[in-house]
Amino acid sequence: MAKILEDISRTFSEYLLLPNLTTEQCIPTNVSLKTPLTKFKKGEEPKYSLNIPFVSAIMQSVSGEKMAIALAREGGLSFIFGSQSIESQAEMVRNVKKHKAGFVRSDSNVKTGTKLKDVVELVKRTGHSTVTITDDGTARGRLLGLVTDKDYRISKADLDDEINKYMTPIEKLVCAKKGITLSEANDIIWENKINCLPIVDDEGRLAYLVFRKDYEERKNNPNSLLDAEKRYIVGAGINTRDYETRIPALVEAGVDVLCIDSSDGYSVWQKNTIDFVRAKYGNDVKIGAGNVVDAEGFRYLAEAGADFIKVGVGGGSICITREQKGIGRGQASALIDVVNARNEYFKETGIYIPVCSDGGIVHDYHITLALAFGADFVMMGRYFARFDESPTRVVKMGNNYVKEYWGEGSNRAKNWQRYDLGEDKEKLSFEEGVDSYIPYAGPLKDNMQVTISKIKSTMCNCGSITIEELHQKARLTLVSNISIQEGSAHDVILKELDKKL
Ligand code: MZP
Repeated sequence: MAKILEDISRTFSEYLLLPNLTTEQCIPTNVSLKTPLTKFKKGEEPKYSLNIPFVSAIMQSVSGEKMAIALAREGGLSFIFGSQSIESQAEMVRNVKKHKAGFVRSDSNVKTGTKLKDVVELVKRTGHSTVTITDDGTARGRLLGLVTDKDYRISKADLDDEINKYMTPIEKLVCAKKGITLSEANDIIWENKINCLPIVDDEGRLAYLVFRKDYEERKNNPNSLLDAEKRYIVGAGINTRDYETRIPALVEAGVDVLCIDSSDGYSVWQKNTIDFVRAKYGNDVKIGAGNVVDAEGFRYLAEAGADFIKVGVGGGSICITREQKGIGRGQASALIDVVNARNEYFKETGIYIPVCSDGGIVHDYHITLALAFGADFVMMGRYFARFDESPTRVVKMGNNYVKEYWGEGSNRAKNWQRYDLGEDKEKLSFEEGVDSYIPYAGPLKDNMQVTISKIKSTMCNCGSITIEELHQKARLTLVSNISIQEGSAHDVILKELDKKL
């Protein structure tokens, strides 16, 4: 007879943290969010740690090279999506490793003759006030001029004017040649009292922009996740089908950490993939596996040699696996079970395997709950897809801006390998994910700062200044429906609502 678990499958919103004694040391500036990414032996240091417990989801609509750079700059990590050709994924990894901090690819470019109103719209959408004018309107076109929001007064200008009327033409621009160092670029910026220095190649094609403010920021960004050569650390998603060719290409491109991307990680194909890595690279190449939802799945992947293990089936915001197939587990229950198994495994073997909670983070406080339950870091899709740095378009809907966000199990992504059960098929026979919109939220940095402050503040309430301490000290309670209502504003007339009435 089938085994029926006694416990109900529960999720984050059903729990709350209880405060612990907050001592003098428990202030946000003392909180460290550093956390292990790959497994390590008791008393040793992991090969890779994160400076903040965030990784971005292995998804087309989330983790491209721009996201990887922005997130590593803040101390987290992206796994570049694997549902693309081996060549293009390896190219993205190479670009992240090649990226020179401080040299940015311009994301606001127009063709000569573009109307001022279209430039104003572009500036509003990207939040970036510097726009380049190139012969083909792309970031790699021949540079013809530069315009910033200080070059036109919207209230006085005719919005139907061509942008050429306002731009500083190339003849009058201070530019530098590709190949100069960041500190040389910075010297030119100071000597010429400019805010932005375009870097061009020998044919006059735009390569990068260097901004005065970025240089200052880089100096003040000690949290960035860097390798020994000061390049950003980057991950990549792989599947259990083409790993014999994909992994060597990614390793050759300089990837730091791999992660098998699958909706169901409790499978022999994951073990085969890890075996391949160990046979070819020993322990030099780090590889995470998943997703699992219970102690059995964890133990299987731990014994197969995974460097970290991801938890979560069916909880993703774009996921319809539970509806389509009736399989999965509430994210809190899954995490509790897996973390217990991880702790047992650590006691038994002295090997600590970091656990990643993947999917289902709706509110910032869910991240703190995931960490309190014992996760070492979280993987998020929807959270990151909202930002400028995700690879998708910003779309205007009514008076609001939204971004597109689609699941890897949707027909749009066609990531059949993620749902692969070993049969020879090249497409999805049914969808496990949806194609959707989410509210556009602006730059990653600004949003993440708020999230991080909330996490640090809650950790202080829980008397913890490290994630390890939170794992040990956190106390959580189940909540009733009525007490959930009590937790938001109630029995008052909100002023914002009052205005609308
Ligand atoms: P979320 O942060 O949007 O709630 O969830 C992101 C996670 O959902 C991903 O990291 C991945 O594990 C999972 N995912 C991605 N695509 C699908 C799908 O199409 C999915 N069903 O479930």
